[in-house]
Amino acid sequence: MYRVDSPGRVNLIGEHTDYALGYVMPMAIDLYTVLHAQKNERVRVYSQIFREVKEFGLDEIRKASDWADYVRGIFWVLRENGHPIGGMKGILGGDLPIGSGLSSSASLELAVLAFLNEAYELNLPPIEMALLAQKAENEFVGVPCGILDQFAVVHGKEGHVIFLDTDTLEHEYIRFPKDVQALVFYTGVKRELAGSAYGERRNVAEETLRLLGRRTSKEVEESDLRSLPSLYRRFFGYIVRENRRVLEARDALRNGDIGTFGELMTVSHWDLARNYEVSSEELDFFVRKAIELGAYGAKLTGAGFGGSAVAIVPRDLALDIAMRITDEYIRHFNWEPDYHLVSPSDGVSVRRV
Ligand code: GAF
Repeated sequence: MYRVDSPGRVNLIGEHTDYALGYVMPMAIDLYTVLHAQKNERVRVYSQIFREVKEFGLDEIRKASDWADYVRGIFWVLRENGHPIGGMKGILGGDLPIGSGLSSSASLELAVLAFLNEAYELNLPPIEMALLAQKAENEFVGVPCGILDQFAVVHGKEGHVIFLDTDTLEHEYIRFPKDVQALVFYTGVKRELAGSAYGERRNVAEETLRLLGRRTSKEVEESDLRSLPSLYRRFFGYIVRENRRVLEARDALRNGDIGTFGELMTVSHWDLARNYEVSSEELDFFVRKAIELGAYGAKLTGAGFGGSAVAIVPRDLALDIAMRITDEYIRHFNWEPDYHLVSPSDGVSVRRV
């Protein structure tokens, strides 16, 4: 039998830039999807979270619009690409919260893919695994995501943040300071990526690039947007500024300048909220409180529209800040949020047990 530990991720800066082939800075986190599995003729998977079994044969893979689509999608994409695989039986569990903006879907996809890669000796290199999982999500599940989540889940490195150019896929690991703690805060508002708001933004980004005759957002300046309709100007203007901030954030972190790094995160949040319109009252509340209480920086993480936010805080203040925000959040929204103190961790791993 094999055990797969597949992490979630938080993106520290570089939000909604990946589908415009810009820059991102995520890290894999120490909250995991855990899969225990072995080879089998058919596919039979039990989810401890959903408390149900799904079963199908390899020739009967059809979308069913439930959690197992992420499993089906991986079998579908491997067969589409001609990889010789059989089935599996397995149990899914772990402590990564589902549907809260920490990439539980990419984490699940890569848990299954990493198992199949090992058990059926496919020898897929890590980048190929990330690209296949993204393809499964785009073409089978139907979510038009970029490469951010799958890349982070595969390429995470303990103690490091990843700087990634989503165009060339070149990346650099940058040390995350030991005296800084990342605090992830789930607002309790579920978020559906398949919802139209995400797709709309992606369409606007692609249409803008087409109108400008450019391939990536890295080649665009704000002044190039002048002649475009105002919504395009506003949305793409955000992407151009965010790319610039990621480069500045990379330089700051290389120099161990966590103050500047944090400020860039917070500026990113308010640009996401005001100009990209993907924040929510709950996310804004968290960011405001975190900064008031002494965080270096805070922002929504992932797509937004609810989901989770992340703050980076001095380690010795982390618990106090987390507990105080929770109290104030409950008082304000009459709704209990969830928080996690997370650390940058390694990407998906498989071992025999
Ligand atoms: C989601 C998507 F899956 C990513 O590809 C990325 O676009 C992110 O939203 C926003 O930065 O997590």
